[in-house]
Amino acid sequence: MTDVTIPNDLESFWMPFTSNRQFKAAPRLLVAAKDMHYTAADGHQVLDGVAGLWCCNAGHGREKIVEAVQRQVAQLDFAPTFQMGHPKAFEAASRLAALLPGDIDRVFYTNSGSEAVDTALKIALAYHRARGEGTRTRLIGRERGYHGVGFGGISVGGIVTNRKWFGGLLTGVDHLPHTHNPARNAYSRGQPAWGAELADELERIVTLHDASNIAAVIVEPVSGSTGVLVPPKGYLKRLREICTKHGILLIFDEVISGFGRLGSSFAAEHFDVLPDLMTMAKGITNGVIPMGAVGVREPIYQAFMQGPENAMELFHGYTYSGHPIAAAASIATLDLYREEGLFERAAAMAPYFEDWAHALKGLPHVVDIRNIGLVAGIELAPRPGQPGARAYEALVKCFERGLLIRTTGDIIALSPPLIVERGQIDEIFGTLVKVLREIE
Ligand code: PXG
Repeated sequence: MTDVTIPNDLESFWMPFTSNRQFKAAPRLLVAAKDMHYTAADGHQVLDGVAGLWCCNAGHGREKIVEAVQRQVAQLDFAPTFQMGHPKAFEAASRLAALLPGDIDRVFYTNSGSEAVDTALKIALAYHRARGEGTRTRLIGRERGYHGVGFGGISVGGIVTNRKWFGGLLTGVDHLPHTHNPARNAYSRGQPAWGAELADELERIVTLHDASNIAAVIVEPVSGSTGVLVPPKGYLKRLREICTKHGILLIFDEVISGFGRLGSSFAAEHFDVLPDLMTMAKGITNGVIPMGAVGVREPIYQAFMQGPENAMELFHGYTYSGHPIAAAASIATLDLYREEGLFERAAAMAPYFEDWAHALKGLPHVVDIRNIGLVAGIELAPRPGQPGARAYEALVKCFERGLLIRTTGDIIALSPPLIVERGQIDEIFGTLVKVLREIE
């Protein structure tokens, strides 16, 4: 048994994205983790079906990363990166740049996906201004997009609850329609066949505002948190073409789709579509230490490098941008991904995962199943008048039976660490089958 003290006061911690009172009445505490498993406070093992929160792509407690972090904290705990520097941040950035597709060769570090999104939006605005196109200020997101919780991110995001609770948000934002169409695409394996034409909505928005007023389009290549929405065939290519035609920057939010989740380094590589900016977080350090990043194409970076050499090119940054411990964790993580061939492993395991996911068709309450790489979304019909209750009950029952899943509304999301074995995939779906048969 792991040596941890369970706190007897759960009240002070205001938990994020959690029903605090419901949780605290029946807490689910995790006290240790190794490889594919968590240990719960009562000692029972919990198979990790979601890589923590879509972030521990190499599994838990990996020695290489743990040791890198331990060494770094002992050697250099913190160093500023404003007008100063330290070796690990530079090394981490050049290692990441080597992995990033095309000429995305520059890296701006943040501490989370939300900060990466706000940073990317700011770079987009500043880029146009630097080139004398300061009227390009409008930002375009998409319905059902999730781009974190900063004001920029919730403004371009397409989640109604954000609009309801936080009011005004950024002005000058438009939204593309989401691509989810169960009538045409239910139970698609991988990319749905229908929907490329939804990208043409961007032309409509350009016609409304004129391209000279539009800075950027931001989308998740695969939407994760709003329920695993896989892009229709040809959709992202079409978006790219329209953005290029009108001089609009295309931002891919790869916070979830990056670092092997789809069986490729990034979704950009998977779908063979090169964005101008790319946001990352989560798998960048295997979830071990908070870190986010924005990958930037070379010509965009160069547009900032035209003024006098003593000018600060981008008026932006965080105290912890390129934090030494996060940088050390990221270097070790990228090493581990490569040494163990984890992206290729995810690609090799994806068909087995897909077959299992779609085997759930016909089970009680299941109305759609979607998948790509090592991600699956299983959508349940909501209980009348109680949206989310059915999937939440599934989450609780799975946890009791030793499986961690994620739910969003009545959609169950699965995204196991890329080290998952076939037998563990059997266990994930086997447990889910039992639970779906049990719940009302
Ligand atoms: N962009 C995308 C695409 C994300 O999925 C963020 C930005 C924000 O990242 P930070 O690091 O600020 O949280 C995310 C985060 C879930 C879930 O269960 C997903 C996220 C976070 C928490 C839960 O779907 N994604």
